[in-house]
Amino acid sequence: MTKYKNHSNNNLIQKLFDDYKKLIGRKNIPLSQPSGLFTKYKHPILTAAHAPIHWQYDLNIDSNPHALERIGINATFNAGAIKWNNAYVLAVRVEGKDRKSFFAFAESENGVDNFEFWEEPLLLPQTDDPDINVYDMRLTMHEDGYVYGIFCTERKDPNTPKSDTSSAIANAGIIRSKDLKTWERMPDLLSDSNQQRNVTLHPEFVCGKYAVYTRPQDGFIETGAGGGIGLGYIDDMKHPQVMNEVIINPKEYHTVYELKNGQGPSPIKTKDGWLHLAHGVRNTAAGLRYVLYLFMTALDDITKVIYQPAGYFMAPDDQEIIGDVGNVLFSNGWIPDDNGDVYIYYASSDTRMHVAKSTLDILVDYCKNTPKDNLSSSGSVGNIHELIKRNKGLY
Ligand code: M1P
Repeated sequence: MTKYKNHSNNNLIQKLFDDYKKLIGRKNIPLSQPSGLFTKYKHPILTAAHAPIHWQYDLNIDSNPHALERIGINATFNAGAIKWNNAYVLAVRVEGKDRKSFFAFAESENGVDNFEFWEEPLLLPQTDDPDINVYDMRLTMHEDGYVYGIFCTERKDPNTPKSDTSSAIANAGIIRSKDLKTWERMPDLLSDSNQQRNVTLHPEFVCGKYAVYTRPQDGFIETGAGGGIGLGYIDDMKHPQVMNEVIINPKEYHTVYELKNGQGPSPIKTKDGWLHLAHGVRNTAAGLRYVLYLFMTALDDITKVIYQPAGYFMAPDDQEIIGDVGNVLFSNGWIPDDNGDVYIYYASSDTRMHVAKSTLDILVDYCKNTPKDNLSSSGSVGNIHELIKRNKGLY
């Protein structure tokens, strides 16, 4: 940890550093799950308390004799993920108490605990139309040799009356790098949609073009007619314009993605198809509920969904249900390791980051062998009857 001047004789500041060190050094504890699909961990891997002390406090005893916080951090969530120089690296959405989100990298040697933020948050290069708020970066190692960071950039909607101080336009901002330190900003995505969120790059070229998963939407919150995970193509990342956008995974009545959905991180290539992690949203009397689900697309046609288990893969449990925006699980980062392990980085209730571990074998088995949604109660009972017959040896 970097040493800072003039704080050594301030006990209050020293205590902050001591508590921080204890938090960063804490070991995580795996929690077994009856489903067998993944292992969650007891402790969140990143919280607001993980933000470095020197981002928040003036450490000079002369100018801050009471050791007061000067800049507050509210939450750390929705992180992109990549394995880089043998470390598990996250591009975290950090939200200040001023409500602005920004990106900061954090890393861990083992992927499940001891995550620590890099020295400084990322000073994002700007376009001619500066971002007002940025969030939810997907990191993708593309076969063109660059790591791309695609994130949501939000600006006030200029077409609303002056009295409307909330309406915004969301679009995809794009940066790329070869070392995760120096980033080049591309123009924002051009598409036919008023709004775009949850845009993610496919890691390989498709017929010589970049392929992007999109989520066209009519309004800032409501996806409207354009709901679903889309797929389109870009010729040149220096002029990123989506062409031939089609919906490959639509929202659907009476499912966990009835209201809207969105691609999570880039899909992982397996011998059985591309494995996708997405979030699905439905409405309840208590508000929106965000859960994670999986599906797979064909290797020879990435517009074609070949497996999609019914329902959710992971939902908020216990403390995960509570936070700034309750009942939300959201993931935009996962890391497949060479030994077949998969680290799923997910956030709960727009407040904190967690990890769950699984394996490619298990995730693909889950996709291929979990019955699909038959879109009715009797269809679901039919799935249970099938399983009972199988268990009685009738098949
Ligand atoms: O608050 C829940 C999530 O809401 C948005 O996701 P979506 O566009 O699918 O509704 C995003 O703002 C996301 O950051 C947030 O976690």
